[in-house]
Amino acid sequence: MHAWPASEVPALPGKGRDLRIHDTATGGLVTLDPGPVARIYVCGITPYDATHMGHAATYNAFDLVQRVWLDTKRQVHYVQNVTDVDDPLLERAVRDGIEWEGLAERETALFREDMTALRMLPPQHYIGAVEAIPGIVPLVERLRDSGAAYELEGDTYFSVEADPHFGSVSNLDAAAMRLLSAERGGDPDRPGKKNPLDPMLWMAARDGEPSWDGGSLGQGRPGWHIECVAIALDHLGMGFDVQGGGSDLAFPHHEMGASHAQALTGEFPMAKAYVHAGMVGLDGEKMSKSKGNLVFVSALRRDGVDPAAIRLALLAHHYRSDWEWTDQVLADAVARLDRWRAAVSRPDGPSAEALVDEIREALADDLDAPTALIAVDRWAEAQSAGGGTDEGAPGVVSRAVDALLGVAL
Ligand code: 5CA
Ligand code: ZN
Repeated sequence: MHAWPASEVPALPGKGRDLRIHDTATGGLVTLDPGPVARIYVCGITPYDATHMGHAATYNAFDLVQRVWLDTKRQVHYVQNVTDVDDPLLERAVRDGIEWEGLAERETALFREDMTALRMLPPQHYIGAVEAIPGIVPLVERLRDSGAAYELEGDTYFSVEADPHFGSVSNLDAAAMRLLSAERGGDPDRPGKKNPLDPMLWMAARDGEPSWDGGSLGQGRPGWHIECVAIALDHLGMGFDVQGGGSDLAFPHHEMGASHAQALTGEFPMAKAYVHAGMVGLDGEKMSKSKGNLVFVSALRRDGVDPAAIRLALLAHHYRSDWEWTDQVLADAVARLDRWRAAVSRPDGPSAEALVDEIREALADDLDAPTALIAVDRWAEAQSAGGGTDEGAPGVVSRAVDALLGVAL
């Protein structure tokens, strides 16, 4: 699949900082030490509805990760998937009486537009589940042949006991895992499974549903977790730097994915850090396609909201906190954008050197974007108070805000 166009990332004076980031697996901050090419996998959308502010907030967090790395002069190898066949997508297509392929294509196209407008850096590899199927089948066959997977009434399940490190991503107890498994696409109550938590790797063809040739697995379609593992291993290999997504993916998705990969390769861990963004809510509930309490990026854009203001609204919240989208959040961001634009519109101003350092330091410290915004606010206030005559300083601020925060002033 093609991704979306990249916006230019300006180079900045001075030196970037190494990223310290919260890792769900260890429960603390880790200082990442990627080589010259940092490797990141971020779980993509299931394209049955438009991009909402929750999605945008999560992709914003991982865009910042990349901007910090790029600022250290590293290259970034970024991979993202599109879950373009899965239960919720098929169910929505049936509900709306449309073809599932058309629905997936339409919503993926809208997602690309939203990401472009928000200046999110595109992945080098943007891979759909359907196009990954030829790579998924041999992985499932290998898991089965090594005893890490088993058949149940034509479906193939992964045995969580095959990975000695199972549980090490989310660190949850068995009861919590069972509850979340039932809530998030698993089937812990299906009789005949070796362990109720075992997730499906390959689902035998069901009446009225699309299916593909699964070789010795039979006709069917892939499970959710193996989709991301096949794509990540194909394009990044084991031991990549960051596996990213919203906090609702820690279990079962990232836990099961890590176990699939570890059982396949005998290596540990799949990713050096498992990074999770908080949930964005609306009216007291998590914003979700299934609940339908959504504020869409595309709807705001249609209403004439500047995408840079949407981006500032996201950046005003720490990526790990759960927060609520409100009209006030957007109004504050619009006002801030106006102040910043006025401040950089003059040829000179207060020195930008300390500010660039402050933004860098804040982002390197577990992506503390709110602190970075306050630093820019202070510079803009000093500017409006007439506090400096450094030739070119506003240009440096503008480039730093663009390069590090993805906001075009
Ligand atoms: N296709 C899978 C991942 S392989 C999936 O979870 N798709 S999704 O469309 O449901 O979500 C895409 C990303 O947005 C995931 O990282 C998810 O955790 C995140 N996300 C979904 N809802 C919210 C929310 N309300 N707040 C923050 N992030 C969210
Ligand atoms: Zn995923």
